[in-house]
Amino acid sequence: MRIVRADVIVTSPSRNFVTLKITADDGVTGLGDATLNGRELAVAAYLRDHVVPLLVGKDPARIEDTWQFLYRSAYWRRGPVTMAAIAAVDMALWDIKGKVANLPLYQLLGGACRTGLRAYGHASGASLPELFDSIREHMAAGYTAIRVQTAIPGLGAVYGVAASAASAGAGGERYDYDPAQRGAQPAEEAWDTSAYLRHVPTVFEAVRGEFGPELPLLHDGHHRMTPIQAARLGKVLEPYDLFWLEDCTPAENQEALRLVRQHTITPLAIGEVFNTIWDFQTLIREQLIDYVRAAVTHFGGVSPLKKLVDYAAQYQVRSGFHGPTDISPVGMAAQLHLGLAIHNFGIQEYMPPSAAASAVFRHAFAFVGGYLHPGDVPGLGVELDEAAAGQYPYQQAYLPYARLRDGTVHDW
Ligand code: EZ4
Ligand code: CO
Repeated sequence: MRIVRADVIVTSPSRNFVTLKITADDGVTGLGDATLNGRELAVAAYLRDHVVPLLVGKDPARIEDTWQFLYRSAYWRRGPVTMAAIAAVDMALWDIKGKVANLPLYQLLGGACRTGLRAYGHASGASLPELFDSIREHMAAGYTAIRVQTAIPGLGAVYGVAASAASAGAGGERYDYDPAQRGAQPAEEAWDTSAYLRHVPTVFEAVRGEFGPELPLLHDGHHRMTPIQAARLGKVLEPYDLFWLEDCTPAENQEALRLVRQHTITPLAIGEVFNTIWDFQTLIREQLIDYVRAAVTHFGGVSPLKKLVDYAAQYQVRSGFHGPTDISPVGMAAQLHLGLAIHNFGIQEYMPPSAAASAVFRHAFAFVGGYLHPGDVPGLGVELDEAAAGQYPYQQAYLPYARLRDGTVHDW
């Protein structure tokens, strides 16, 4: 078999997605997700200008060799653009291999280790009654674990809190559907870590008071705290028994988590912005975290993510793959196959794709009764409707950014 062409498709059903479609000489095609929220066209250009010409003529069966070739021959390693591009190639080749074998990807990865993947959903509210309603809606939809994000008194729109009319993006989507907003400039948000640290524990106390001790609750700190602030939050939240505290520090400095870990038994999850296993090396080896948040799309694909979770397994660290709407249904399908096949699956973040995105990316995976399953269609189980994709041209969009009260740019 030979690769005869590879096409980069940029489409924007509700939000931007970058997809690589590889076609082999016998007509079999494979899809890969290369979406990098707010920097989509950089990955599209990396693929089109530098990777597609290298793929044509290659044997699509040689997945690991192709990965190593793309990673090492570039000389300039790692980084989100490079690793999203390599991820798309890796996913597309696994898709082809599954179709050729007539097996869903999870069968090629060792077969199912469970019947379904427990998913958590995103509840949020500007006020406690709104938050409670949002949690109830998620429970009614079947979720058995729920992430809780909340507005902060004195601050306007903040990460993870559902739209009020005022914070809805120009495209009309809810802010919590995708924080990236269409337009020529990123939205600016105000941030105050002290106000956040004072408020969040009161919210978890109220949620536990309303919903009792059993419901697994998660929270995303979105990289905004210093190590000592994160240590304090983890410690103060201990009575509310979180499933995890996510991205408590920016974590480019892996050693920061040592300090956090010394102070709290709140489980820690990190790594949605990490690109390679090296970003997790200290965190896993020193058992400073409990869950890896890498996404197949930003981590170089299924092949390296499998190596990461196998390494993590030796330290009882489990998966919690990143699953916001900026992971396309192609990327989500790929990580669901992997999650089904690994022993150390932890939980899967899930935000359902919009109706428009599901029409462009017709996917076999399904969310039923709180559990996700990738389906049994050969390969990834996602088809791209290119005519539908063509109806949604790329629209410039940026993630917001944050400033402190004195105007200093802060981690968003
Ligand atoms: O803000 O993917 O846990 N989920 C997250 C996401 C990220 C977005 C950025 O593109 O932190 O919502
Ligand atoms: Co996050």
